[in-house]
Amino acid sequence: MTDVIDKPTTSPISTSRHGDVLIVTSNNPPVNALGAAVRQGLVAAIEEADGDDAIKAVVIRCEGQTFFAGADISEFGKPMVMPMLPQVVDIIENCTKPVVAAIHGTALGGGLEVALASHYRVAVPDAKLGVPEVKLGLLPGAGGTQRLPRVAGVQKALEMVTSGTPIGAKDAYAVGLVDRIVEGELLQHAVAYADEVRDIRPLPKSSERDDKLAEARANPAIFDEFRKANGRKFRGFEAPEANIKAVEAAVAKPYAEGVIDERNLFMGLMSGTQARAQQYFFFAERKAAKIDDIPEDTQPRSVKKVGVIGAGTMGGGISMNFLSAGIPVTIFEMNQEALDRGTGVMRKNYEATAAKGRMTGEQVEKAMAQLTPTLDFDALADCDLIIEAVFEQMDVKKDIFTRLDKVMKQGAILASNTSYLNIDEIAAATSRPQDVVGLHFFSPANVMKLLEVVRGAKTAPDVLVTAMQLAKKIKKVAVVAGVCHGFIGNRMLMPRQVEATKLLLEGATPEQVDRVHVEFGMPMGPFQMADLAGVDIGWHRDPNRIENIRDALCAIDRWGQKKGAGFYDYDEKRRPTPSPVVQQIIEDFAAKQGVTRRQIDDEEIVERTLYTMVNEGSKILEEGMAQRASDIDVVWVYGYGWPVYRGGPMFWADTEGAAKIVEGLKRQEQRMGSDFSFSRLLLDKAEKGEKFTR
Ligand code: 3H9
Repeated sequence: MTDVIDKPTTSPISTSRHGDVLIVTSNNPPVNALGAAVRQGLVAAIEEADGDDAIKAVVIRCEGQTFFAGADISEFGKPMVMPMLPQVVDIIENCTKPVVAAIHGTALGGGLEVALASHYRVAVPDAKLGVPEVKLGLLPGAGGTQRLPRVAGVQKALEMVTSGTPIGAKDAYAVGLVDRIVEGELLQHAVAYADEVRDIRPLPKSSERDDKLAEARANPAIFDEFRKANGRKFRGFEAPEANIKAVEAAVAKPYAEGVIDERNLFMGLMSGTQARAQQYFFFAERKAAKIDDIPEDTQPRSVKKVGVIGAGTMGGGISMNFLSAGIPVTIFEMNQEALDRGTGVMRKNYEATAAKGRMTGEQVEKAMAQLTPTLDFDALADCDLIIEAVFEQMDVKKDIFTRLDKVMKQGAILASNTSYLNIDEIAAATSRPQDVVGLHFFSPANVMKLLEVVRGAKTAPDVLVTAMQLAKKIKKVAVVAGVCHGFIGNRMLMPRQVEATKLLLEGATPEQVDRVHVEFGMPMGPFQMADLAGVDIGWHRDPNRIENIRDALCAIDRWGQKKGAGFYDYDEKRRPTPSPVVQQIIEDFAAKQGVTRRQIDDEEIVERTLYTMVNEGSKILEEGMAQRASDIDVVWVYGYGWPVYRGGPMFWADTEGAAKIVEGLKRQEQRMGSDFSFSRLLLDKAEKGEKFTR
């Protein structure tokens, strides 16, 4: 389609004419965020349309990968530049000529609000539409909470604003959010659509509709039902409730009043800590992908085929990630039975996903067809990346790497899925330490988003770059860690575990410690986690050797949920209740060790289990084992369920203040004894009043 560019412009918004349709184009890479210049350009374009009788209709479209992906998040917290987005969308809706939004890529947040203010919306079939503000601790603050229920219905709007999950064009069409799905050249279709609707008056304005509000007006109980149904999911978060309230206002009040409620709720969220934490985390996640000392133009190695050693829970889960991404996997086991069991579990997992409607039967078969099970070690030779996922024992791993060194083609990446062990020692078992890297997946590996990429002393830059890019391809969030015991995540778990166990001896109960963690926002506390993962993990398996509470539990078969008993008793539905047996074991141990039991307050639990984690995180930073504080936060949010509304342990430390943390730790120093030592960096931050994160 040929257009005449009317005037050259430095604005990200340009206009051109196609007949009497004004085409408004945004070109603001990478995602056409609605920054100040875009907003100004849009207003100018609408003024141009209004002021020119020759223009009969308007099409708003974007260049590049996507339609507007929302407000420019990097502008948040800075002085506002006019016009603000709510004004811009009103100006669009009040344009005297019909406005058609032409949507491709992702119309998100403010982007969808621009589309909602347009009189018509056309989209390509693979477009996605959503309001992810809730994930940033916000709500759609440019009329979105008021227009969306009017256009898509109240129930759909509630789901969209509180989940933040975008819907596909087909679903959007079904609920009336998109007027037409167009195949082929989007702009051409959008202009044709504009031609069709150019004379229709009055112009359909989302803000003036209320047909789709009628049902909820007749039955306002739907809001409380929605709250009840989602209570667990929203626990601890402020934004979902504010989103619901805003939609409630859309139903209960006229539009003009609803937008005022929306504004107030938006400003309330914006000034809170949760929104700050969640916006910080948005950028933290993206920053994690960058390795500071490796040039950006470093070329990755090509990975077309992956080998996995070990078809256990980890090996199987790891393989599924690659299969799902269309990358063939050769999986090796020592005997046929283990191989069959492993591949059987993978198939079962895929089928369970299909049963939930998240995969088709055809996709299951396609994924499984890419899998080559083998008992022949040499069959791994032509893989571009090999991931060893056998149990955590250094001599076993070294032996495997020595064999890999002999078999694997030159240039192949040799990775170990270790969660604690020294990658340099493993690499030293080969003649090519530059090709060795740690890839620490979290269990269940096909579900958990985190991947710790462990950088050995000799790991080559292109190996690291490959690992980071591959992680994105298999939909993981990768964080680079240095070689130290437990890397970032598990290393920080250790002081928490040590102190939590000591607290039991000193007088706390598993229920109390867990409650403090759950109230803090963690999905579960340390003892609930132990019961879920298995109390017997790492147990020496000698029932006569009882050195600590865990040994005592394991010796009497209390291995956790799988045995119906661990730190808690479990009923047949796996509901926990406190165990008098465990309480007795704890008290016996305390007596044996001469520990005087006392009343423990919740604050002490926070200081000894959470402040100690911050201290460990700080040590990780000062030793250079993490590139930046925000990487530590990404590990904890994605690997262990740290509540994202607290940003992560290091962001949380900043909201508490390093001085307060040091003070708390000093209060507990004596009780923690030789298990604890201060991080120099933490003391330094406290003294200077500095933060870990920016
Ligand atoms: C909002 O709209 C509020 C309004 O309701 C009310 C206002 C009054 N702003 O993710 P990627 C950057 S709130 C600024 O790697 P992908 C990102 O940091 C907003 N920057 O790409 C990265 O930079 P870098 C609601 C943004 O292809 C680069 O773009 N909207 C924004 O994997 C590429 O990003 C959202 O929450 C932004 N809005 O995914 C949508 N978005 O290269 C947020 C991205 O320097 N965005 N950047 O690291 C997304 O979900 C994804 O970026 C998207 C593309 C799906 C669009």
